[in-house]
Amino acid sequence: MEKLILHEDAISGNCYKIRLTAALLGLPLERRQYSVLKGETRTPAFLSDVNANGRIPVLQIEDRFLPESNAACWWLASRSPLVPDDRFDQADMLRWMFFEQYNHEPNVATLRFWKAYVGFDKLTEAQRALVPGKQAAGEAALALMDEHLGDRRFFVGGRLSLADIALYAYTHVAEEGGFSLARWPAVQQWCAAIAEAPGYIGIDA
Ligand SMILES: N[C@@H](CCC(=O)N[C@@H](CS)C(=O)NCC(=O)O)C(=O)O
Repeated sequence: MEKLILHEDAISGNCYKIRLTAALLGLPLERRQYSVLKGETRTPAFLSDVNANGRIPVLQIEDRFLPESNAACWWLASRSPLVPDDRFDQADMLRWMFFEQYNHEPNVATLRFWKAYVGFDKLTEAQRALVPGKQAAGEAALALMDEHLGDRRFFVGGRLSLADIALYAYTHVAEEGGFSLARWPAVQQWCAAIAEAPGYIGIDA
């Protein structure tokens, strides 16, 4: 088994996706911490040695570095039951992972970061101007998820997959960003189902 090191900030849901995937698969991960708030992913050393894109998470596999949370989850899980066997379901799983990165994370995760970690009073005028649009777009993403989950336990193929893990990471803490999950009962039930999975760990673990 390759040695796995997660370069991360423990507050980040993107990093949690990788920890959760590894935990569900029983894979040991070494963790290295960087503070996003202190700019520790933008140092010359980080940019040259870990990720030229200046962001965590990065999964280090022996001496190779893999940025992008969903790519790292794929590396961990591609030969596991967290990826469906059926070819359409595999593509559908990717559909939800791309949805997460385009429609969900830039809204739900950003508002959580701004409100719970940066502090609303410290936002720039430009950031404040983006808040209503991000709130509306985050709500639209959560509403779409709720509709999809209305008659399903998990996103794809009737069982837990990387689609669920990718979307769960920031959804279950969305209230920290000002989203009231009580509005989306199917999303709440789905969150509870994920938390029951054998090997599950919370974001604070
Ligand atoms: N699409 C990337 C997003 C990575 C990302 O935005 N990381 C944030 C923390 S969650 C970060 O490193 N921010 C620090 C910075 O941009 O300086 C992924 O899914 O991994």
